[in-house]
Amino acid sequence: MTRQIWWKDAVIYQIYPRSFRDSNGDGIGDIRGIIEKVDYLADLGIDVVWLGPVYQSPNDDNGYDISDYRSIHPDFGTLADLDQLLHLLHLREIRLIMDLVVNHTSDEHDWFQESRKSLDNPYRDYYFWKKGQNGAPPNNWKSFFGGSAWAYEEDTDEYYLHLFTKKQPDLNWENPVVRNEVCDIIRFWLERGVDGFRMDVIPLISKRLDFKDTQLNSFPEVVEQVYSNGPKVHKYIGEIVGRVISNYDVMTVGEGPGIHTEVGLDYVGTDRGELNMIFHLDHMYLGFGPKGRFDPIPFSLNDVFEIFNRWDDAMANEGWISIFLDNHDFTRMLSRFGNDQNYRIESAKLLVTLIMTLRGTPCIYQGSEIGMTNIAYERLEDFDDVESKNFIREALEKGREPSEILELVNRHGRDNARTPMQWDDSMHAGFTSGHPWLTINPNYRRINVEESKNDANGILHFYKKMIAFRKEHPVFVYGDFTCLFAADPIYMYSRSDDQQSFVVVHNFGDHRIDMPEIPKGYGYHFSSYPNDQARKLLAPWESRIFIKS
Ligand code: TEU
Ligand code: CA
Repeated sequence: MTRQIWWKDAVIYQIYPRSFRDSNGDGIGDIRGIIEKVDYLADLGIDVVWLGPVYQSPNDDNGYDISDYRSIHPDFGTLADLDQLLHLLHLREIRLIMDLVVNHTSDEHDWFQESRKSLDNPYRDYYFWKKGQNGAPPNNWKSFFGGSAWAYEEDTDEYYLHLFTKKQPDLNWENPVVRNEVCDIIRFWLERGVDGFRMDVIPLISKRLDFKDTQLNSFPEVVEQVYSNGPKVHKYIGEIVGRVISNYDVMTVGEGPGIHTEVGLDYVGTDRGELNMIFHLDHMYLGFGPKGRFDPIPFSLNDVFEIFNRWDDAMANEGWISIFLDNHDFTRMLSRFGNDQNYRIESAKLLVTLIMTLRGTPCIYQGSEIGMTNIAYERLEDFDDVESKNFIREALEKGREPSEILELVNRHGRDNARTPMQWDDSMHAGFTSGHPWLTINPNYRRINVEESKNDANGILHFYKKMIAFRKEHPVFVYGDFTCLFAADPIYMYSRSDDQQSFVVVHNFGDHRIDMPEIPKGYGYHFSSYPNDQARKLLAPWESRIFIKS
């Protein structure tokens, strides 16, 4: 008998609130816009909504710079709106998890405003302040978003640490008062009925306090070996879970930059008393060169398959991960892992079949269910994301060609995933009656919910079908995973328990290809292509599933 664990059975749907649906015509998505779409979410069949940050924020990093953890930014609405959304989702047996961003606050948070005032201010140790070295920052650490990870404050002649923008000062978790504050924030939202948290950059909360210069010159390595997995990270996660979270039937998913397979179980092992699951980023950092996303290096499909296999092996039956292929920080999965030109529908169907049949809690990013794609801006001024704007400024200062910069940011920038949801082919894609905060992908006229809803062979119906398929067969949640073949363009694996066994085979390529040998005793069960059992070849971007008779 399979064990019912709701956060393993669930399918998560990530909403980027600025871009989901605008209800009041100011061009910015809001909570009342999400309320308008709760039936759409229920009809999709998802079980958990991950709501991106809606807290008070100056929006230096689009809400990941929080200035008040207990109030809602007026652009998004009010606490009453959030309570109503929570209620309406719960009526439809959908849970809501919030984004917990406590590695850093906004520099406009009261705590930082106090902390920066003087060396002996009671809030001074809420953050990391250090003397410079001969007019230079305390060490050579770099921000995720370019430049030094230290900002100088003349008033107190010290630098403060910010691993992201300088408007996102890092909280000092060594300080027990900070940990108490975080526990209070968590308790506030759980008491409100929220069903858990996605924990932003949680592996970064424990700093290596010697603050030594790093000799590493690959940014992904710096993230893994210098910023993440610090000496007390498990003490701190264990503390907030033990003191607060463990008293509620809620779920936790840690965003895990720098978490690699050797340390994965330390965060999500069933006996650890820490997180339920993580979003590891190994397949998302593929292609990041020494200087990060805008310093791209080639990667292969075999690298992707190897990462999926290695993580499943690392988790085995002891831990758990979420399976996702995009979010608001990376380019659209259809453009990164599929073929958004000649096989957009077929490859969208393959990717969701992959997400629904691997071992882990699936997480769908808004718009994937209709096959939304990357966008190509025409001007450097069109980009919104602070990570992109910082890169553009630095690259121009270094004299790089604007056309080359435009190509890099279009291909690798986070704005690709942040263009407004495409609801229909009316003005502004039915996202807003006003002027959208970010340019809408011009392909909205042919790629939108309405269009896909009316296409029985479309992507939206296929997403619903695959979500239902996973729920119908618990073996895809609790069953064993065995890779049977992984060589570009074929990825084939089995999912088995004591009652059922399936073999799943994907053709990640633009060409028909011989079917790999299917183990004896398995018969055709399903194809992402219109049913054609007789076909011996795998069609381009076809997923096919076999069942043990
Ligand atoms: O993301 C952290 C993170 O790892 C990504 O930003 C990514 O690694 C980075 O863009 C490297 O290119 C979280 C949030 O999801 C992101 O939106 C925030 O900007 C960031 O933390 C700071 O809160
Ligand atoms: Ca609005």
